[in-house]
Amino acid sequence: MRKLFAAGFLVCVSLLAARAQTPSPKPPDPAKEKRLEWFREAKYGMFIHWGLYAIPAGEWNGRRCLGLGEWVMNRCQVPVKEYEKLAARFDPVKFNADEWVQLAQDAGMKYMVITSKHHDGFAMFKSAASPYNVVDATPYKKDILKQLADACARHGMRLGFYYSQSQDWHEPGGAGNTWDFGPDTAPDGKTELKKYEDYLRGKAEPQVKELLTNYGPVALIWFDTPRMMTPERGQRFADLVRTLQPATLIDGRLGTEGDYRSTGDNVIPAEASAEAWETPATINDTWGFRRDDTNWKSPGQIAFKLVDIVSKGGNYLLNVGPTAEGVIPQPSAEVLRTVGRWLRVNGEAVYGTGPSPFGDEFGEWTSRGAKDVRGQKLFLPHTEWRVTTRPGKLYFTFFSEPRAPFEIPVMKNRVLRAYRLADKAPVELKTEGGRTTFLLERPMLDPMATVVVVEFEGQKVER
Ligand code: JFZ
Repeated sequence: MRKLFAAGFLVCVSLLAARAQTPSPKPPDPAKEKRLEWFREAKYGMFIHWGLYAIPAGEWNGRRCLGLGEWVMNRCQVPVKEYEKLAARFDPVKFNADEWVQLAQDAGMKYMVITSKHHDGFAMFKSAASPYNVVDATPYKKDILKQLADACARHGMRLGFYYSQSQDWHEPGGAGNTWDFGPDTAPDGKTELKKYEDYLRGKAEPQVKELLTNYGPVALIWFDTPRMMTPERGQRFADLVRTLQPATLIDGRLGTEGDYRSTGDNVIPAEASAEAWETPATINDTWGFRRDDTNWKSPGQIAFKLVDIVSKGGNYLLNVGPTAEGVIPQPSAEVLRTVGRWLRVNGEAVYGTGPSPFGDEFGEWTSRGAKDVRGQKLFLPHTEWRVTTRPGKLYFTFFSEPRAPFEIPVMKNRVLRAYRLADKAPVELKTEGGRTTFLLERPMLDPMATVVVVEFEGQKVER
């Protein structure tokens, strides 16, 4: 008995201790919430990975370099002196910034983010900080970012820049190029072996400054892979951004706190969350163009991921990888346009909506303790439907036909009426014993995804 009591006491104490350790939620930062307003509304953006790596397109000297297209220099350990020669061949004569922005708009995307400099160190913009840039080192000679920024301004599209602040395989001081310049750190993993500070102060920081000075309003800076980014170094970048353009968002991969959380690549969390977040994702299996990657996701898959993410409170940043000529591969453009046509009819269920007030529809954690490859508890997603919200409204998006009458999850609010979003056709409701159901006409109006709007009394769902 005594023993039991003692054990119980210990559990209580440790629970209390654990509670004391969890950081109390930060007080809301009004300036940050203000910056995030457009982002929370936008939901869907176009990511563009474009650079010299589009020329080899996943191969080097006839040898396939496995992995991501933009990692070809690393994967095939191409020496700087060799890789650099690509610049002399970069001449994207088919690049048309207006067409790209038009595609993003047709796709229903509300912001664009382009690689201004990826890990290979090559700048897609005129830079005084390094001659290794599209204007000074290529026969093309024109500033890609400038053209895109001007086109975005003409079309009213927000534009952000990806910038690899830490990895720069072109510079002896940058992180990541072990084949030319040796390891970044000693075996202790801490002692730095490169002149990393010189690189940061001589190239990365000046270039970020250029990005925030020469291209008009920058919607966001998408930093990435924060190797060796101490909080102090991260803060220097954050200060640059805040000083030069206080409204510019900082993503979640700077190495110090940003404005929103970036998930792992292609990772969609299992549950909803109220903080701002974004899933960066590929439309095939690479970011930068690879000739051999034609594993395009279907419009239905993209539409599901979009609504899934939005119903969990996040944004979907979906990537395209243009060719060396400056063309967004036709199959990916077609997929985007198809989803865009769906959004033109059903966008009310997506843009500016709030996350699901329920959550059981996302799926379930295995009860049997099965683990995934990462050793994490296995989540079995359900994919039949998702729901988003506005005051007084629920948007149920069905991706497959419910086999039985669909039961609206229990809520205290009185349900008033329901209709299909696409054609406003009324949907008959049946309420019995406090449960409201409806039948979705078969076959579904839109086999890809059909939205039913349910109006209820009050502003917010009470459960
Ligand atoms: C990085 C880059 O290395 C890659 O080339 C691409 O630009 C991508 C968007 O970002 O890759 C990452 C970075 C972070 C994670 C995974 C891949 N992550 O946190 O899981």
